[in-house]
Amino acid sequence: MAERKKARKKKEEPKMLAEIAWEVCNQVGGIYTVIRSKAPVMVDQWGKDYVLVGPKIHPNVSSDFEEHMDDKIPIAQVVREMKEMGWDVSFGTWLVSGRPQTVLLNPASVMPQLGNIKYFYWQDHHIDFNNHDPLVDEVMAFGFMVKEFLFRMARVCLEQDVELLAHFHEWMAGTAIADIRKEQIPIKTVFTTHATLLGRYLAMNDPYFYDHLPFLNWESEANNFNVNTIARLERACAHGANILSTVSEVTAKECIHLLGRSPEAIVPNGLNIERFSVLHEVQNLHHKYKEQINHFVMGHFFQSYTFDLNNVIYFFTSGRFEFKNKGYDLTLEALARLNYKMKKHKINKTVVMFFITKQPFHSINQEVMTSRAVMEEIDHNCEEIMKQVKERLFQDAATNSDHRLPELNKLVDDYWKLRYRRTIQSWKTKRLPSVVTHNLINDADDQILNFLRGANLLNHETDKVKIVYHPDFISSTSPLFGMEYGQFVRGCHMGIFPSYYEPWGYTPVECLARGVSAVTSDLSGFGDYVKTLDIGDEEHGIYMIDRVNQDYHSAAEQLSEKMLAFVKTTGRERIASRNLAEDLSEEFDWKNLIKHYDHAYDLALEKYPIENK
Ligand code: G6P
Ligand code: 1S3
Repeated sequence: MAERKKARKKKEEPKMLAEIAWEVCNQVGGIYTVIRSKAPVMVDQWGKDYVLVGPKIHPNVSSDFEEHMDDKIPIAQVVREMKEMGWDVSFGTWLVSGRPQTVLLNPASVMPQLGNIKYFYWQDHHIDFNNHDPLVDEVMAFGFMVKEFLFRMARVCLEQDVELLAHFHEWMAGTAIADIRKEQIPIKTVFTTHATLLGRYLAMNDPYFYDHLPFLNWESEANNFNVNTIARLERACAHGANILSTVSEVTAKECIHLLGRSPEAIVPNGLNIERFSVLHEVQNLHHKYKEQINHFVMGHFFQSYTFDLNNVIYFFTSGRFEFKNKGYDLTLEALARLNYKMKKHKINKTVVMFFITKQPFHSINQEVMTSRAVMEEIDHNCEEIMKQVKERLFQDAATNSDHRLPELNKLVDDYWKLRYRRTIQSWKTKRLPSVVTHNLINDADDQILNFLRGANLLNHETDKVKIVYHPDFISSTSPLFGMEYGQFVRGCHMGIFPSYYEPWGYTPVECLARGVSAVTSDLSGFGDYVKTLDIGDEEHGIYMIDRVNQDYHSAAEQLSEKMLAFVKTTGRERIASRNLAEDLSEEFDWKNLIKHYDHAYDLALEKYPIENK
């Protein structure tokens, strides 16, 4: 079918697609995942008629980009032309799955002309740049280079009677749109906004954001938050493009009120969902990575007190630190209630909740590090003792004639017995296990810590809910976990993401894809979308918090009840839900969702009359 589609596209209406994003070869947030995970499907469908365009700014860009020097294809020729102007431009392959053709433009090349670039933008589009913002400078320089690249590509396409489509993601990639419109360059443009700048600010600051949304005045709000220039740039992208799109119906409403245009297309975000050929692999991996998390938990908690690791449920949340927007406030409130309920109902389980996010810190907490090191020492002692017992027992078996098991204690040297005892004694403490793993730069004002202090949720022995706040993202090199984020997710039981402001939200989908249940909210784009699916239910691992029709306190109560119900599930039920969660995740495979992109492109090429919403 892909082949047919390709043939249709190529033969009947030859066209070429350039997709432009600030996060091509430059990971900042969710758009990177969109572009990167989509690449295999795009390359499959468009072949050599697809090119990604991004900024050449990431310090490690050369590690996952391979430049082609002598390619004869038109893109390479255009790039050569730009290089001859003295600009730092590269054409090559982004070394990720799908291996998409990629053009990287270094904004530094045109920085000396920035004054002119901004002046003409002001003159042509009435956007001024009164406040100095280094990001805006880089974006404007990049946008100028994008326009120059697309202008040349449009010329080549015109010569070859090929239609050129350009798809821009976010205002940071879209500043060329207004110029393309003004100069009537023959390119069909699609702009996708993955949030609105004002929406994000307002949601963070206004507890009744969604109620107030229809009545807000974008311009006065932009002035309030001192983001007038960017708000205008975003509006110029939205209004200048042939087609405006966004990632969910939730954000579409925001576009109407804050950008002043109703999106013609919704392009939901997908992933590459890979399923194992054997069903139980997802269970094995859960077991393997849970063991690793158990190891961390022993190191972190067991020096103060112990609990039964066979009766532990691991919850986690992760993402950028947007306390209210990402629903951390609601999660904390629900955890405090859960702690109370579990104590009251004498539930014989322990919940360990991980907050994996990013906050400025000085270093890893010394006590946490030391405890971890001592755990390793105990582990080493056990290994040595085991080795000694095994060797001596083996010798004994071969030489002893009465065939009875010798007293094992006697098989261990005094040295190891003492070392073992000393290490454990030095490790045990009466201190409470720290709720935060790092020394935060702003410990006193940290919103998570302040909530925990206020609620006295401080890892007391009697608490049923324990907290580990890890203010750094997890990777295989992180000293405390030593595992990839994806492995960590697999080892947990449930991801908690009851966002207040979330245009889409990849985190719950990433959970499902790994067979892990997830909480979402109907205010997030993903949550709103999943409601429309027949299998988007708790049986398939997705737990919905109603934030549209409930106030904060009712939503916190609902979340704590759902957490409690999950805590009460049996191992057998969780095994079943792991496989069902994977089934649900297939709905979010790009193979199913790419049709929304095709539709946006068909609209841009004026294949259908555009319906006014
Ligand atoms: C998988 C693992 C088992 C585990 C079971 C329940 O099948 O392979 O080791 O006992 O899941 O796991 P849970 O962590 O949810 O209790
Ligand atoms: C945005 O990233 P964010 O976390 O700032 O774009 C993502 C990709 O479309 C989306 O998943 C997320 O909800 C948005 O908020």
